Amino acid sequence: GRKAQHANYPISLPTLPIIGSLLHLGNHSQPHLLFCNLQKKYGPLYSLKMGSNYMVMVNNHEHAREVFLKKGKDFAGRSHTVTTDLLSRDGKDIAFANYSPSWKFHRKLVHSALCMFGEGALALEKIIAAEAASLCQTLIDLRNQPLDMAPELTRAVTNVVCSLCFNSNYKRGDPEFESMLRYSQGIVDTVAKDSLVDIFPWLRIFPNKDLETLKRCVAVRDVLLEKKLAEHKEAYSDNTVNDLIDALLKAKLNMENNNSSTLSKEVGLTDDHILMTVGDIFGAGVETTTTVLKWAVAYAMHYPEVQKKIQEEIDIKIGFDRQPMMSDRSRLPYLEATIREVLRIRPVAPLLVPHVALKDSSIGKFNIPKGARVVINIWSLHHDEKEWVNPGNFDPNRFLDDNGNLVHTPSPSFFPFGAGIRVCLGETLAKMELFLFLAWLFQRFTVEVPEGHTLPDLEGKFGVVLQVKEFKVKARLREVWKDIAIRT
Ligand code: HEM
Ligand code: PLO
Repeated sequence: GRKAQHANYPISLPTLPIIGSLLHLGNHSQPHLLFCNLQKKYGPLYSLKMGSNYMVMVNNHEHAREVFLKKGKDFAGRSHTVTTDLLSRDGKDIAFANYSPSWKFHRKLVHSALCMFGEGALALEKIIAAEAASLCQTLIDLRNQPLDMAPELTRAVTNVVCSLCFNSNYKRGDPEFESMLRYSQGIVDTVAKDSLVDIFPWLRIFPNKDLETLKRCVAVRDVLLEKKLAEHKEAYSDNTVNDLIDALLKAKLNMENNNSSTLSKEVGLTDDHILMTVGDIFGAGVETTTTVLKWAVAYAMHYPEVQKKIQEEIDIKIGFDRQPMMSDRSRLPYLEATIREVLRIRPVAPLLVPHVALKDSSIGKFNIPKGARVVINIWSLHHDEKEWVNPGNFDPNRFLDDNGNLVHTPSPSFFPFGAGIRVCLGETLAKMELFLFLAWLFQRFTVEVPEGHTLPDLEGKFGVVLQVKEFKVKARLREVWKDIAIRT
């Protein structure tokens, strides 16, 4: 229990109700910025109470490292919330499930399934390349119009995850695919808008309309997932594991055959678990990667000199006679550096998903009570002036040495994927996708502001991911390609 009187808890914000209202007024409606700024007054570690939730805000990398790594197990919990319980059938997934044998088991299963597909990395590379080719063809077809690239990027990334989860693939305009894009957007809009409600409980105002939308979209998603599961059960054969659903089914059948009923009770590999786990990978796989691609395009438009350098590097190291491959990664340090800089300056998950203290513990010299929600402000870490020179400036060179080689880590204050027990499960996949999609794109196109339009807004919209506001692009086919038939 708590040693309430004597414990040395982090400094607590005095004006708690005001935080909530601050966020709903004026320009400060971006929690990651507000909580970053509050450091100036309260220091890097402070607490606040929202309703009955005691929250601890972490703003520097020393403290983050303790939460992620040094005391990772103390802080590996998640809490139940209305919206995530809706999304995950009370935490029968990975991202929103509390630390438990069942969570551990599912995470391991998915991890080894992803590794397996990664080992057939060739296969994964082929899948991504096919989607990149199709994306580029679409851009050629539409190149004379000011284009919102978001749906095209989403389509490409969704298809990669579809191959992984369902071993299926969609053509442009497929109704099932379109419905999938719609419900996913609906979930992001409502779960993520202001309404991350009780994932971030200071966002109190939760219009019922949004909750209805969320429920409706989750229901549509569930019908689709259930259909996929039924099809996979029908077609399942022991010796061919084609995708994530097969891998999960195989684990389930193994467990049932082994009669290890205690184990299966404990970890509960039910249909619900399979569905929610796949839903998680699907959601996490699409929204995050697509968002980074959008940010990368937006920054390339703002910084034509960066775009030019990426293209020069590609022209020299790959040329125009062949497609970019994963094996080119080490030869394109400038592109790598740009990807890292995008992940730094606009972290996908600026406040992660709150961790929960599973027992009484400590951060720095402060005690943290069991049950506290610990929010790590990745935005603060990535914009820490003690760690980064002019952190607000976009500059891929900070990740390169004087010879243009990648530096291992210019600062330890860099955690775009988190770290430790709850580290992102899709980091490897995400990095593959970012590298290949962007290499294909910049090999062929220059992205610019279409006539009569303005540069993208770089501010971002806080939500379950830090979203880019919609913008229009002109994807201009580069001169050299005009004479070359696109090789796909
Ligand atoms: C969790 C970042 C792509 C699956 C996370 C977390 C972050 C993150 C910051 C939370 C860590 C924490 O709570 O401490 C990113 C970024 C991505 C990306 C920046 C793309 C650039 C992906 C992809 C997948 C994925 C492609 C799917 C294959 C997951 C899952 C979790 C997670 C399942 C929950 C892990 C857990 O709670 O145990 N990711 N992610 N992510 N990510 Fe990603
Ligand atoms: C995105 C919308 C989907 O329809 C459902 C979904 C599932 C998993 C979530 C993801 C959403 C957003 C990004 C999250 C991911 C789990 C881990 C990831 C929160 C809500 C991050 C960046 O932490």
